[in-house]
Amino acid sequence: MFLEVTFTPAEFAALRQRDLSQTVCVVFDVLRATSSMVTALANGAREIIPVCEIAEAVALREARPDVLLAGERGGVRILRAQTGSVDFDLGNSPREFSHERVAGRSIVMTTTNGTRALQACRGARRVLVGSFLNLGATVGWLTCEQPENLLVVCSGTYAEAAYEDVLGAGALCAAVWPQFGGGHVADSAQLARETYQRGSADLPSAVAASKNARRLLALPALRDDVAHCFQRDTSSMLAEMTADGAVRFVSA
Ligand code: 3SL
Repeated sequence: MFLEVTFTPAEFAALRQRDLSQTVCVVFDVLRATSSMVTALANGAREIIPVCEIAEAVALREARPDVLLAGERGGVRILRAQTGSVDFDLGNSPREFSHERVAGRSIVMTTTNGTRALQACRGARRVLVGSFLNLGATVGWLTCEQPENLLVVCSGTYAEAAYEDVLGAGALCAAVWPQFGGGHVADSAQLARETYQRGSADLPSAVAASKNARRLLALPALRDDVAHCFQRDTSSMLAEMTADGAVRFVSA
């Protein structure tokens, strides 16, 4: 049994090489990709198909004109200038993924880090989409399932670690800690758990210290994303990237 956390995108390449067939991965991109995915599914989206590159998203739209295109580069919606052909329908603000926009729809999404983190875990036994919005459901499933190996993947920002992802990973580690009793934990998990425990007394202040939150809070159109992403357990559903590569709600 082993509990481990990765902090930076530099670790994605190693994850792709690693045998994860006996490992459950939980991917966090709290601000904002995994929070947007969970919000979209909670608002009735059929599925999210995470891809790494803009060109892959555009090719999927050409093959399936019914899909919505979502995602960002530099935090803002992808436009024709970047695709050469189409404007994306949605950016990466979770508040854009309303019932009116997404109910019943398949959404192809590409973001700078979050969708890459999910793709890096493709070989894992199960790949769960982590967020504060459905943390309780994720913890509940892990508590029932008792996976031998649990790897919590922080998506980070560009090439760096992201404090809010470490808070999410730490909240998860704190909740499942007793399962990995007897010291079957990596120092990375201990670090994440301690970071969360320090910040949890006043999570909004801890969050506001993160570089990403400061960036979003400075933008009037996006500042409410921060509070949105730190809501706790607005959904009771488990979000999983299933074998066909799509993220869906599955029964826990
Ligand atoms: O990198 C990502 O996946 C994004 O979540 C970053 S941003 O919040 O849209 O800037």
